[in-house]
Amino acid sequence: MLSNDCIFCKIIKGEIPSAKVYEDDKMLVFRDIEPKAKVHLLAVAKTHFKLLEEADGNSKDILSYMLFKIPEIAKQNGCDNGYRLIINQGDDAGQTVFHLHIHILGGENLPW
Ligand code: DGP
Repeated sequence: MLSNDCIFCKIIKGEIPSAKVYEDDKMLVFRDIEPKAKVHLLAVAKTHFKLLEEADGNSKDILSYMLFKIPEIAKQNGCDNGYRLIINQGDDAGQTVFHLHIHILGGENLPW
């Protein structure tokens, strides 16, 4: 289920443009509009939920699918020497878009 007032749901529906690098029936990966590394992608599930603790059976399956798909997508997009995955959860983490997403950062040596 997608939401009507979520930026990432609008991107999934094509109502807001994005630089897509991968898409299938379960997930979409596109370039972050404010990149924090040479390669900065966002992987989003094609179902709306805000936080890991809200994931139900279906979204848990999609999350697991995404984690196993990401290595291939990362390598195809310039992260062949490693990459970092980040999932911000809530205000203290600086989460600004409340549709669960996985940041994929790489393309260079990343400071910790
Ligand atoms: P987070 O802080 O984890 O909620 O990260 C949200 C990210 O989403 C942030 O790095 C900027 C990115 N972002 C926000 N709005 C848009 C948008 O409309 N398009 C794209 N491509 N990225 C966006």
